[in-house]
Amino acid sequence: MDFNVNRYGRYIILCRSQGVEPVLVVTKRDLVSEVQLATILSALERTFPGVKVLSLSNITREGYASLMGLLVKGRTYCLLGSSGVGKSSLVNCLTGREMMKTGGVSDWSGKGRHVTTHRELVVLENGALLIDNPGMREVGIVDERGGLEQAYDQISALASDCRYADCSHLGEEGCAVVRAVEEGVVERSAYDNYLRLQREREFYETSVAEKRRKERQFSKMVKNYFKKK
Ligand SMILES: Nc1nc2c(ncn2[C@@H]2O[C@H](COP(=O)(O)OP(=O)(O)OP(=O)(O)O)[C@@H](O)[C@H]2O)c(=O)[nH]1
Ligand SMILES: [Mg+2]
Ligand SMILES: [Zn+2]
Repeated sequence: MDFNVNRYGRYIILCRSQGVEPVLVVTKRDLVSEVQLATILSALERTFPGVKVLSLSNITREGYASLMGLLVKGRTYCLLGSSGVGKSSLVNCLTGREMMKTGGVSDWSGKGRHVTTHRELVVLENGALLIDNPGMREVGIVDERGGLEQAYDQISALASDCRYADCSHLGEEGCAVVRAVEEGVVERSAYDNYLRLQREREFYETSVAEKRRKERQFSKMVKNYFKKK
C-alpha cells in the first residue's frame, strides 16, 4: 500500500496557489480491505478538513458514481498525482476508450514509470472536460511550494520587510503586510489566500515532523525487538 498523507498536502497547496478547488481521490481501492480504506479516508478527512475526499477503483469501478456526481458540464478538471496511481486508467474507463496509454508500476521501486508524457484533454459524455497529466515527480512538487511564494511575491516581500522576524502578519502593530492591506496596496482576497496557504504550509511542515517522529519510534521498536531476541 503506497499511501502518503503529506503528498496530498502538497497537491492541495499546489491547487490553492492556483485558485483551483482540490478533490482528493484515493485510487486502487480494490487493493485494500474495507477497514484499511476507511482508515485512509478518515486520515485524509481529519488532516484536510473541508476538502472533498473520495475513493475509487479502475478495476471494479467502485466510486465512479460519486466522482461523476462532482463533474459538471463545461468545467475543466485536472488529474494530478504521482506516476502510476491510475490517472490515465481513469480517463480510459470514463471515456470507454483507450484514449491514453497506461503502464505498470515497477516491481523494484513500487513507483510508476511515467507513462504519460504530455497533457491530454478529453471530453466526457456528460460534457465535463478532463485533463490527464504526466505523473509528477516528487521534486516537481517541492519546487511548486517555492512557486507558491512567487505567486504571492508581493506579500512575501512585504512580509520579509516586517519589523518583527516572527510576525504572523495577522494584525501586529506596525506589520508591513497588514498596513499594505489597510492601505489597499494589497488586495484583501490576496491577503486571505496568502494566510490560508501559510496555514496549510505550516500544517504540512508539522505533519513531516510527525512522520519523522513516527519513523524514529518505529526504528527504536525494531531495535528493541532484536535486543530481546
Ligand atoms: N489494482 C489496480 N490497479 C490499477 C488501478 N488503476 C490503475 N491501475 C494500474 O496501475 C498502473 C498505472 O496506471 P496508469 O493509469 O498508467 O497510471 P498514471 O497515473 O496515468 O501514470 P503516469 O502516466 O505515469 O503518470 C497500470 O498498471 C494500471 O493497470 C486500480 O484502480 N486498481
Ligand atoms: Mg498516465
Ligand atoms: Zn507582519
